[in-house]
Amino acid sequence: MAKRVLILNGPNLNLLGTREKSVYGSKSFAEIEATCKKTCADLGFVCDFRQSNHEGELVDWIQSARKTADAVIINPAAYSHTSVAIHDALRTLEMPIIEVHLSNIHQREAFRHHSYVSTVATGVICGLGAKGYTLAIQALADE
Ligand code: CA2
Repeated sequence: MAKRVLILNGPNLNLLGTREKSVYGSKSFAEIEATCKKTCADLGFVCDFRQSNHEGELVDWIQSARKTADAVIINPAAYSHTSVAIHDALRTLEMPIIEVHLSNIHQREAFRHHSYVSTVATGVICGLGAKGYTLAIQALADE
């Protein structure tokens, strides 16, 4: 059966490509979605790509993943640095979890250096821009 990959994106990522291009790159959120869907299709994966500005909605989607996904790729955005709820939801999953950040959070403000998601992630990719999503999908091919 085809691997089902749930790709979750946190708050404000829908604004990509409109401002802060020097930090997050010039690709729009729709372009990143299209690239993720194509990369998944090329590998024979089913891709479910979502974005929410709401912590509880992200928690609901992570809970649903227990029955509907085989792997999760997540850019929790600002919730990386604040959300015990997302950490707790992710730690219930028994599947690969890859955390992605467009920017190198360790080169930025101190409050971005810690992620509550990293300790429950199988792997973390940061600082490689939109390519990080592609690399995360490709990493799942070996799982
Ligand atoms: O580097 C990343 O991918 C981040 O997860 C992006 C988050 C930030 O809070 C994390 O520390 C690192 C912010 C996403 C906001 O994206 C915007 C895009 C365009 C304009 C404004 C915000």
